Amino acid sequence: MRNRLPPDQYISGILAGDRLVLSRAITLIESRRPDDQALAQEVLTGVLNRTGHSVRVGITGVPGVGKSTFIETFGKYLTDQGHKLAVLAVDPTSQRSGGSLLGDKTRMEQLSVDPNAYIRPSPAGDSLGGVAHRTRETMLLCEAAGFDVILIETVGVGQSETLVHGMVDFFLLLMLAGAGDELQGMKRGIMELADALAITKADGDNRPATDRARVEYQNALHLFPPTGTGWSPPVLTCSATTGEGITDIWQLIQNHQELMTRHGHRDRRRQEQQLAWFRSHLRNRLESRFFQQTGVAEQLKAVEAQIKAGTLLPVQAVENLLRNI
Ligand SMILES: Nc1nc2c(ncn2[C@@H]2O[C@H](COP(=O)(O)OP(=O)(O)OP(=O)(O)O)[C@@H](O)[C@H]2O)c(=O)[nH]1
Ligand SMILES: [Mg+2]
Repeated sequence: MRNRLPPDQYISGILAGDRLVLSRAITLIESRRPDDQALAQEVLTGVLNRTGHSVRVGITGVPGVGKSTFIETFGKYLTDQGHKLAVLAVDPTSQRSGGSLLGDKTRMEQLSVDPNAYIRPSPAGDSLGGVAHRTRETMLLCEAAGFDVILIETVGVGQSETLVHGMVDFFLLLMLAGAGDELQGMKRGIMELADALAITKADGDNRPATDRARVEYQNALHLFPPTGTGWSPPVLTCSATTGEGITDIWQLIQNHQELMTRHGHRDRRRQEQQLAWFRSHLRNRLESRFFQQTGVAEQLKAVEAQIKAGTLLPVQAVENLLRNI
């Protein structure tokens, strides 16, 4: 028995801020069944004009940098301020672990029972792109349900930072003092995506090291080309244990938001993100449609055998395939 609600019940439930209905709607988004997908699109369309009103913040950093602990402290600070917070994740490793954010609910001890916070682990997906796609749609549902701050966590591996950067207004990179730049994303250009850097664990004996790191990274950032928005990414220090620097980070995000909104940069960034999302989804769908067509698998086999035998050139093979199908 599949207990699905009629679309208008999802829509009214979400708009009323009903967390149970919200969770069930997110389950639709994460489902791969075509009828669930169609229903999910209907629900999304129904709430579309109530989306977009949140501050969307991405958080990344290498494993162990303190993302979960930071989100617990930062999240608590936000809900104490009266915000409604949704915490989502894009985690390409979640297929194996069953969702690190879920396991993390223990590390987010207070936040996970906070009535003004909603934590949803990363969807499992066949591809990182698919996971990101579902997280975007989940973010829209959370906005419609009245969450005014969305935090999207991602682990510092591979392409996931770029994908999360492509769905948020503010991208925060958490860094460890003295852990080596290459390890932390200097090389992979993650620093170039960041709207701010925060050196974590600025407490106890680690204080001098974090202060040094702050100066070093600030100098490094000066070498980057200007962003074209008038914003230059600052470097802060913070401690999720003592709470020091947490207020400053929220203040910074608000300053950024204010500056970006005033000059229309935020809307432009979001428009570009929507277009990029559309284009990548279109490409994905075209590709999977092509490969799902009847006869393609057999033809591919035959063609690949010819290519291996050297009797058919790759470009010609592609042209033939596209013509035949
Ligand atoms: N001293 C100190 N330790 C911290 C702080 N924040 C986190 N830690 C510790 O650092 C370790 C890693 O913290 P996590 O929050 O699990 O780090 P993470 O980035 O979520 O790690 P992954 O989920 O593995 O990617 C834990 O042992 C924390 O207790 C901090 O502000 N100060
Ligand atoms: Mg974590």
